[in-house]
Amino acid sequence: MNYIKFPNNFLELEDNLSNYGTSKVVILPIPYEKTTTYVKGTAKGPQAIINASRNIELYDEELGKEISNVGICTLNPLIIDKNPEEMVNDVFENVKELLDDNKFPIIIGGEHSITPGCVKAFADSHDDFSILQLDAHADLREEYDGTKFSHACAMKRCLDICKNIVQVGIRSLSYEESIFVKKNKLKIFWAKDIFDNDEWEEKAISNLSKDVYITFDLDVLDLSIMPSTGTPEPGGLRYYQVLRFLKNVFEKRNVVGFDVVELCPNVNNVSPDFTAAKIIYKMIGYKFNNKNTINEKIS
Ligand SMILES: [Mn+2]
Repeated sequence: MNYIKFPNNFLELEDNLSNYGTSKVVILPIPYEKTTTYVKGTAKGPQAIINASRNIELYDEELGKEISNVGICTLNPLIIDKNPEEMVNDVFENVKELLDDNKFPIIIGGEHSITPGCVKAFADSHDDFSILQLDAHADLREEYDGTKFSHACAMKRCLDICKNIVQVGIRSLSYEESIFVKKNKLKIFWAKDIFDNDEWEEKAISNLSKDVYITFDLDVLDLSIMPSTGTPEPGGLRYYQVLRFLKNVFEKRNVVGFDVVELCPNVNNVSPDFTAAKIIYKMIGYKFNNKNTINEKIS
């Protein structure tokens, strides 16, 4: 397996902590961008996240350890120059390979249309799993711009594969999508209902099955801290609010992998790139915090 070596990989890890063979976590960058509708640039998202990650501390002050010791391999970017429908299959095959190798896959986009391919791979090896979507947008359109595989249809395609989806932070959808949501009794935790309390957290988690795949569209965050997305929406979630919820999910469910999509980097403001990189590292920490595989460093 070809992977990015020190010092150009995620977190700038030496080879003993980032080779494919011994790393538990494998990051697959997919800079795919074919169906974005407003601001272009999410193809540069994975590289911006990796660049930012090389400047963040390996020591996690909340968890009290260097989570990177679990081993985090960064694969070479998966470049797919195909229409979205064919792309989904390439994504599926590549993620499937990581699951067959017993890795914990993290997919970095790129646009949200890559998610159905990831979900397909997890469906192949997990009988009963659910999807947790953090997103400003419902992404439940049946078709958009002439394709059923547009970023705007991402979760509709996921629903074709997995019926149990919990949507958090949603604050933008079409009339048709709203009818679909009501008709199918989809489990949505609207941004307007959750922004100022935490009572929703347990309810959201109780709707998830034992195994969970998380798809994290960065536009779920408020645009004051995450302005670098293709279709920003005001009224999003805050940093610690999201972290607290994620920690809760990782503690109560078996998260089997996740994607982080839609970063559209702006060279004049790199802080959102750091936010994205830090959230990814936090999620790795929440996943592997309690495993004996991480040796605490004693100085
Ligand atoms: Mn979105």
